[in-house]
Amino acid sequence: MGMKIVLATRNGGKIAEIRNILGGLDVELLDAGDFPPFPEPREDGETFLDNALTKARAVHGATGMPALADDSGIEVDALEGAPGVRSARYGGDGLSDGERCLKLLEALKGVPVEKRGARFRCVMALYPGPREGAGPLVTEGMMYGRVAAETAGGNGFGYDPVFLVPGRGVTVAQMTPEEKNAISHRYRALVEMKWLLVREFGLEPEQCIE
Ligand code: ITT
Repeated sequence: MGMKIVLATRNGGKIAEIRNILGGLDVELLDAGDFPPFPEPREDGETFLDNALTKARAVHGATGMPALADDSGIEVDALEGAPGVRSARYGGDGLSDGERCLKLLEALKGVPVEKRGARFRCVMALYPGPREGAGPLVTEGMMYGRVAAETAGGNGFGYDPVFLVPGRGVTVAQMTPEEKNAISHRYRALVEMKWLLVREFGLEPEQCIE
């Protein structure tokens, strides 16, 4: 394996998906568990990009290695894009993923199905970039759907049980990991990141890179 990248996230759901989607690329993926404990940075940026760069810089600082961060969340039309960049803290610190899903359903109580549009957004940032002065590598991916009327499914993580996939009649949490990883916001951001890594670091392209 040529290059090593450390994943700048402590979210096990994200780590599993990123490993799965980047599998096949000639890169060794490490995560925080491969290093002595280091403090987590405060994620108080105004944008997904701010937070992704904060996480990638902090993990690069602690490990000395190129770090790939994922900042993501759900943006709900009827809530003017909330919870958005604050998705992980929606409803206050200390709630479980399940409690946050219920909180979102509560906020949309009485909102009809056609007004329940939402999207998942994922911003990926690799820091440092390939060359001095080149800046970090940044990509973004979206998945469009609707907030369901009730929770359903036990796969995935976060808001997956309340996110309906258009045309499929199921929530993301009712899909298999393979099905989610073929269409998700994270998948879309990572496909672009793969192409950037191949171009900027001279990696071998996968045989059938999307
Ligand atoms: P790290 O900062 O360590 O990466 P985190 O879980 O705090 O972990 P974020 O700050 O990016 O990550 O917050 C993301 C929020 O959006 C959090 O509530 C997730 O559950 C949710 N989320 C992100 N991707 C998701 C996905 O694919 N499906 C469902 N919910 C998702």
